[in-house]
Amino acid sequence: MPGRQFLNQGRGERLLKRSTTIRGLCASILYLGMTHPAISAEQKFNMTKGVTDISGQVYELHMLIFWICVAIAVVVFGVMFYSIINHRKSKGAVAAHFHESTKVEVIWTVIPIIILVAMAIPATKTLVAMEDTTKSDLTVIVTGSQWKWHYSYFGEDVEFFSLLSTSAKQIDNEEPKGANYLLEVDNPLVLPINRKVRFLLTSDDVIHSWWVPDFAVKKDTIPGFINEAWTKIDKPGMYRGQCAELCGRAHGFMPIVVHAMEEDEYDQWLANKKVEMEEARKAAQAALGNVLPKEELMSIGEQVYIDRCAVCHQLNGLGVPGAFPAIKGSNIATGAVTDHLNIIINGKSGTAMQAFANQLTEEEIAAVTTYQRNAWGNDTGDIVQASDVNAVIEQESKE
Ligand code: HEC
Ligand SMILES: [Cu+2]
Repeated sequence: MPGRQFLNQGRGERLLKRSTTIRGLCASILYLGMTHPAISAEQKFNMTKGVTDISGQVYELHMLIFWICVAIAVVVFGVMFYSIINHRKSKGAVAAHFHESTKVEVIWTVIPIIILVAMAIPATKTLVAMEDTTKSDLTVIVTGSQWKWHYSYFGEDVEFFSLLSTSAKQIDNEEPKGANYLLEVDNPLVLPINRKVRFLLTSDDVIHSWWVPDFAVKKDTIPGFINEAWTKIDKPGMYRGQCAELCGRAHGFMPIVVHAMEEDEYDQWLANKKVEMEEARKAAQAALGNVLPKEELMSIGEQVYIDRCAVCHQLNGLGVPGAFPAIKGSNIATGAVTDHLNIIINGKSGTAMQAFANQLTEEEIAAVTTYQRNAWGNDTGDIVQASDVNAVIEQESKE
C-alpha cells in the first residue's frame, strides 16, 4: 500500500522539514504583522495603544494573546490540513485502529493548561493594576443620565454637564458633517496629565458605560451603585469616547471628550472654573429679580428647548408616541402653571423626565416654561418669570 509506505518512510525527516516550514511561516506572519505599515502605522483594524501606561499594558496583552492564538491556529490547522490532504482515501490511506492513549490524553490536557496559565498570569497582573484606585491625586464623580454626562470634581466645588454639541442640522444631513461628528461636546472633562485620577461612576437613570479607549477605561455606570476606575494620562490632548451601554433612544448621542492638560495649565483652568461658577451662581441669583419681556423669554426658552428638551419631546413638540409625551396640546403645558413648573423642576421619578432644577437656572426654567406654554399653538399667553420658578422651589424646600 503506497499510503502506508508514505506514512512510515522517512517520517522523522519529513516532520522535521514540515516543522521548520511552519516555524518559518509563523515568523513571517509575525514579522508582517508587526512591521507592515498598513497594520502597525494606522492601527485602523487593531485596538489603540492609548496614552496611558495601563492602556499600553492592555494593548501588549491583547497582542500577546492574539499571537498565541495565531500560533495555536497555525499548528492545529497545519496538522489538520496536512492530515486531510496527505492521508486521504484516494491516496490509499487506511485509518489506524487504536483506542485510549493515556500518553496523548495527558499531553492534550497538560499543554492547554500550561498555555492558559501562561496567559492568565500577565492578564491578572494587568487587571489587578486596573482595579487599584488607591493613592489618587484627584477624584472625579462621573454621572450618566439620558443623554449626557455630569462631571463633579470631588472636594473642589466644580461641576458641570457635558452634552453633545453636534448640530441637529448635521445629524439630519442638512449640513456637512464635521470631523468629530457625534464625538464632540460643549464642556469636555478637563484632566491633568501625570496625575492619578480616580473616577467614581454612577447613574441617574439607566445603566450607561463611560468608555475612553485611549485610557483603556470602560466602566458601567449603574443607578444606586458606585463603580471605580482610574487613569494617569501621559500626553496632553483631546481624547474621545462614547457611552458603551445601550441606554435608550439617544444612546449614540452622549459622547465623552476629555481634554488632558499640562499640570499647571490644569490648575489654572480649575481656578478659573471656580471663579466662573461662582459668577454664574451670582448671576442666576441676581436674575431672580429680573422681569423679562415675553419675546426675550420665548427666544431664550426656544434655545433651552432645542438644547435640552427636543431630544425627547421633539422640535415640533409632538414627542414620540409611546415614549415621550407631546407638549403641544398637553394638559400640563396648558393647565396650571405650578403643575407645569413642578414636573420640570422635579422631573417624574421612574420616567425619563428628569429633574431640571439642578441642570438649568431659574431664568432658563422660566423661559422654557413660557416657550412650551406659547409655542405650537399652545397659546396660553402665560408668562413665567424666574421669581415664579424660585417661589415653587422655595415652597418645596419648606415642605
Ligand atoms: C430624556 C427624555 C426627556 C427630556 C430630555 C425631557 N423630557 Fe419632559 N418628559 C419626558 C417623559 C418620559 C415624560 C412623561 C413623564 C410621565 O410619565 O408622566 C415627560 C413629561 C414632560 C411634561 C409633561 C407633559 C404631559 O403632558 O404629561 C413636561 C411639561 C415636560 N416633560 C417638560 C420638559 C422640559 C421643559 C424639558 C427640557 C428642559 C424636558 N421635558 C426634557 C422625557 C423627557
Ligand atoms: Cu448612555
